[in-house]
Amino acid sequence: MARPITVGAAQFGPVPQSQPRAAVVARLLELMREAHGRGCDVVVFTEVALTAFFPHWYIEDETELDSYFEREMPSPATQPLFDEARKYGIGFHLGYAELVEGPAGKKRYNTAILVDKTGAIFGKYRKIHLPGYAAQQPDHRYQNLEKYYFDSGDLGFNAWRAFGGVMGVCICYDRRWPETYRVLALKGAEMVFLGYNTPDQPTDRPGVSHLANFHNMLSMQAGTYQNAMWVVGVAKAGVEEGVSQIGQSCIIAPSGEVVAQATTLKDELVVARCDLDMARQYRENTINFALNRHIEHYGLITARVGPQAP
Ligand code: CDV
Repeated sequence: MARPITVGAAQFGPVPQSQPRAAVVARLLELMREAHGRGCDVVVFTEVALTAFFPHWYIEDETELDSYFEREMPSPATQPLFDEARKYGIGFHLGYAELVEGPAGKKRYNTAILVDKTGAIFGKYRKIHLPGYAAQQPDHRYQNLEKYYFDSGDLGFNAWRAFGGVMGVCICYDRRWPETYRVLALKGAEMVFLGYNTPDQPTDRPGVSHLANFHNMLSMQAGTYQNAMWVVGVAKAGVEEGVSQIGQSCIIAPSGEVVAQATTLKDELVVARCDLDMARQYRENTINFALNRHIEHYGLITARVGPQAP
């Protein structure tokens, strides 16, 4: 392998509402230690990893809502993750709900950070595509209130030089939008980390439950191949507070091939040794942007549909 990186996709089982941060962090540390033992350069935790996925229910009380958010990172509760990362010389990706208080009031983001092998944060991303709705849906079995609880991310899509390559981040619903991968690829990302909380029975589209796993893999595999990049997708899986979520945490190559995948709906570490040069090889050949994307001929988006044919 020309440019190897060993990655651990740390799938997380359900986090009960009652589980304190310290207990959640202890579970994450367990996965980090296993990742270190299996030779990982970086361990990838999921979206909103520190708590139950609270957008699944309606919270009226602001103090209760705030309790799901982090005001600082690291905090006393999360500091052990940074300490262990430094001790073991392993990087990590962590998703969490972020609360920022400024002159204009509170801003809430669905955030992920990248931490290097010395335990220093070097990258931050705030989720741009927010799924669901902005008001409570009383007739739904569970809620999907990300548009209500979060502001759309204001940091853009970015790529950082790290772990011997160029790393990008997106979060959950972002993975269903082709422009996510394309912008990250155009910025040079060779490997993208993404966490997800994906119910297997969407409340707003009854009758499509059988497609949840298919659409998960379809969007990530298409993203990898069409943009010549690795994707490390990491689930919060299993039944959490009555909501059943898919697993399928996986590592996908720029060829679109799944090189490793979880087999449970619990805490489970999936490891693969990946060659970052594979992204470069695809970008120099079939998926060569500079050679083949004639954007000057794409036509400006001035009208959605052309005139009626005679
Ligand atoms: N957390 C998410 O962004 N979940 C969405 C669901 C709600 C569609 C997803 O894309 O998996």
